[in-house]
Amino acid sequence: MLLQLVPEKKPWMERTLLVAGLCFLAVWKALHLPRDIWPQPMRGILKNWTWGMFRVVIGSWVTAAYIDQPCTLKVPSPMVAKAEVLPEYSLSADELQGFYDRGYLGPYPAFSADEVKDLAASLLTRRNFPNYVYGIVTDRDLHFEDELLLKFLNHPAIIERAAQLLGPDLACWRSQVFLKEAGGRAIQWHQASTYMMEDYLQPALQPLDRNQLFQITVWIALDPATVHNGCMQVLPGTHKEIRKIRFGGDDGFYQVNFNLEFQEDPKSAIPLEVPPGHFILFSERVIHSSGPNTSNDRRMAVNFRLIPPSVKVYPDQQVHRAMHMGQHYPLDRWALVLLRGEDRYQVNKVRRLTASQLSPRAAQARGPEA
Ligand SMILES: O=C(O)CCC(=O)C(=O)O
Ligand SMILES: [Fe+2]
Repeated sequence: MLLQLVPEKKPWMERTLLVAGLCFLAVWKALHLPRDIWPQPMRGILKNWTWGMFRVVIGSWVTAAYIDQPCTLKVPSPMVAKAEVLPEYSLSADELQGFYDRGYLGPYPAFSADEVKDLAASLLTRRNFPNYVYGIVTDRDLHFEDELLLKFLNHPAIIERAAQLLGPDLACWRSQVFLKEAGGRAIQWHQASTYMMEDYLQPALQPLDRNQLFQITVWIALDPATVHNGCMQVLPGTHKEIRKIRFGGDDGFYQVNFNLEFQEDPKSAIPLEVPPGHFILFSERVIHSSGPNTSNDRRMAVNFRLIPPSVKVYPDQQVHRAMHMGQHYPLDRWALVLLRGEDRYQVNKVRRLTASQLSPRAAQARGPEA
């Protein structure tokens, strides 16, 4: 490919050529010259890079970049729930404010030990076979083929809480199994927002306004998650700004090496110990990581990412590239899965749940017609 923007430190000559090319593209963008004469990678840069992104990559001679499209989180005023929900899942004023102050909420209980055991067993089998949607072996998006996982995703303990933060209409665009075997590696400090980082040319998400809260990650523990087996940890309050990464170094995120730059003391991180069957809600903009598994037991979790259907997913993409995983995901079988409310925007291919895919509690809440 003409332009490989995997965040790694390249030889000086290659970086100099990239700087020259990026300066040329920056001038092109400033002059509002047509984008369509360029091949796709350059078009992606012209369309999706902000001036700040150009400044950091060029100014560092291609040794640093924003980890994602820059944005600054707007705090709603007044701080009120965005949806009416079942009273048992209602978030208090302190919880709503706490989410915006710290960037996460929970853990909350949702599933029994047996339910969690069944799901873990099912996912452990499925993850060994090529994924129905993408045709490759991946831990991503097993909800398309695992009905048990789909049932987990629409549990009202999760969805009703998320609705108060994101609004009454909610959909899942992505899920992921995180299996950290005994002795497994740490996951590096990182942040995300529109998932531009996955190929640095096109964001996976295009919200109406990047500065609003447009996404929440739900992280469900399938084993007890503790500091010993590498539970998640967050730097509270860091979800307000997207930070920069420096390329290279020893720490890595899957197959790429970088360090996230932040002034906060990593010792101030809050470990998120989560019992099995409990979940946390967090903004993936909060700086987070997870430690190595120093125990003799597996640490398994599954997460999924919730958005309102107004967010365009994989805009103008037929194949999504995740450079940090070295994987390509064909999108013809992908669809947004609507978990609550309506799709009032119709900017995505949407799949609705059938009655058999509803969690028992969601079916109960919907009443006999479900
Ligand atoms: O489960 C982990 O160790 C990391 C999870 C994570 O980074 C995420 O859910 O965004
Ligand atoms: Fe993450």
